[in-house]
Amino acid sequence: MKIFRNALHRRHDARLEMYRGRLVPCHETPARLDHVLAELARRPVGALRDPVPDDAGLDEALAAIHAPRYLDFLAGAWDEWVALDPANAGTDILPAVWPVRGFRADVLPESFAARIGLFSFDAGSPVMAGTWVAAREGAACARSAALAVSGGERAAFALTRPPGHHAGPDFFGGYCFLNNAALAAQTLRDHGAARVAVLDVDYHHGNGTQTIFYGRDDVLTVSLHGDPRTEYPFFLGHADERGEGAGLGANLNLPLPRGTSATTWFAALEAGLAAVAAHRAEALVVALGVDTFEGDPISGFHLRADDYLRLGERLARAGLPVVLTMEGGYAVAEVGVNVVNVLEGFMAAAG
Ligand code: Q9C
Ligand code: ZN
Repeated sequence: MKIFRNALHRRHDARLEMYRGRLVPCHETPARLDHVLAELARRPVGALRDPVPDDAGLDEALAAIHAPRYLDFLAGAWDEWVALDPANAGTDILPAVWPVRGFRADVLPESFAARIGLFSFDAGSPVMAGTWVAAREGAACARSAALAVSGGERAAFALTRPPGHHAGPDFFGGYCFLNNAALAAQTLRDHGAARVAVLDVDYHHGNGTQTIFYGRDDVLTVSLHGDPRTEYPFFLGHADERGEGAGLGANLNLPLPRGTSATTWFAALEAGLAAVAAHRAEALVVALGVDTFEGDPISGFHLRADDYLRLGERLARAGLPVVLTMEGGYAVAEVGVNVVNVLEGFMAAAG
């Protein structure tokens, strides 16, 4: 398996997120990825490589899934923030006002506070000095992984953070800024795959990916996740969201109650993979969150470390070329073992 690692991930290392009415230390930390690297040093399932350098191709791919005014804002947000007041350099950026139903999203406000609200959906995803550089290098990893698979590789992994699956066409949230899984899917489409599927196994609904492809029939989006009636991101991820227009039938949500066991979870995985097969997908993107782990501090499923080996094996038996992108997982010390278990299980079953 080719592994494209984001060597710049530490540049995104924010301090505090809003959680239950308080600012608490960020759950999404650099240590998460460092644990994966440490586990890969013990169990090398593939050589680590850097992505193809940041280039015009990356800009083009990003522009296919994100709005130009969103990308422009995110690229310049930190400099704008510091220009407002030099003292801001010591504080991460968090939004505090959002345009809900009935408000205008078409008029781009001048106010920075208004624009960061326009382009986000929660107060849990701080933007700091290195956010853009880290997220962009992560996008380069996702693109490189997709290019490798388009070129004939059976599987490639984008080992990156911050994660991506909550980021939509023009919004960040859920610790995500650029949608790596969507970028991989788009890249696979642009390089020969007629139909692609994204299978999102993170604990949280992949709202960003769903929204990006909701009106399209060339990219099937499937997500297994905690039921949004009780679980983040709350406002999307219900079973009756099936796609719209040309995309009707090309979105499948499999919400599961908090407390779901591995047995039930793997049964839902079968339903998800059946949809991937029915779509006649030529390539698969797996948004790989391991926050389904029983020890995850912010999630509610009960998968154990061994279950991730089984997940990897099952993904390999789907028989498709696969790009995996690293998403959530906040039992920080266990993230390495759980992620590498998926990769090892995949390689063992892929033969
Ligand atoms: N009460 C990813 O796993 N905060 N994002 C949760 C729960 C946001 C998770 C608060 C969780 C985002 C990529
Ligand atoms: Zn998650």
